Amino acid sequence: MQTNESICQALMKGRAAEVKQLVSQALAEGIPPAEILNNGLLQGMGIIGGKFKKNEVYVPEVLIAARAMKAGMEVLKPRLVAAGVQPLATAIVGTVKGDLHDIGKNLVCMMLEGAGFKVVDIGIDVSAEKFAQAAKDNQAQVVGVSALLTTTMVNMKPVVDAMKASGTTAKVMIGGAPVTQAFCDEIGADGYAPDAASAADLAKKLLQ
Ligand code: B1M
Repeated sequence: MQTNESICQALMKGRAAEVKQLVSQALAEGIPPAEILNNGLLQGMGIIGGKFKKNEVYVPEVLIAARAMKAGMEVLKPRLVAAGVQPLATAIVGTVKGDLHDIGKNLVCMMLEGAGFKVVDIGIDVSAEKFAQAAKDNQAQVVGVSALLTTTMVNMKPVVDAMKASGTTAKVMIGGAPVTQAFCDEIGADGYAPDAASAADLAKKLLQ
């Protein structure tokens, strides 16, 4: 229990090496891998996400916390697989066609991973067909689409349409600086999130 709290604290401070060592220690103490994930790593990432939403921490703090989470996961992942612990769901994330911005999209990926999702990052400048194909291939439950330009956000509706045409049941969530809830309603996407931490909350909500 104490070790999970230490993992959570070290992760929030972005101390990757310490997180790695503490995860090994927790496993040696016999704490079940799922508990280390939920009460240590995900707990810390969740707190960072909440602070990010309230502007109490900024992009660099989220990035170093995510790096620490990754370090801990390197140790934990094989044990989670061996214990049969499944991810919450699968999310496909990409930046829309014509758009090369990926910093916000990468943050969304990190927050989703921090919330327990398996994330398939399909990159930048992604066509609607590729989004739909990736959702199908990975049996995704959520598809996240990012756009940073007013000239590329119009390429989000083709993604929504391609998803409907492909017959997959994955929910489409959208975000990025020029995107709004009104735009989301207009193009028929399932949800809009203003920031990466809210995207993780929304993805969980869309699963219900
Ligand atoms: Co670009 N760019 N850029 N750029 N760029 C902007 C976006 C711009 C606002 C700058 C400006 O003019 N003030 C402007 C857009 C104007 C508009 O359309 N309204 C602009 C422009 C015009 C351009 C070019 C056209 C410039 C040119 O070549 N003439 C060109 C376009 C290239 C292309 O994409 N085809 C271009 C190029 C570039 C670089 C390549 C140089 C570089 C991108 C590098 C990279 O991403 N690897 C770049 C950058 C860095 C920016 C700024 C400076 C920063 C963007 C960023 O990363 N912000 C930006 C100006 C600015 O924002 N101050 C600008 C930090 C990031 C964390 O925020 O991505 O908004 P953001 O993500 C947020 C939320 O939006 C949300 O969560 C994140 C935070 O939690 N979010 C989601 C994002 N995706 C989400 C998805 C979700 C949910 C939430 O669900 C799926």
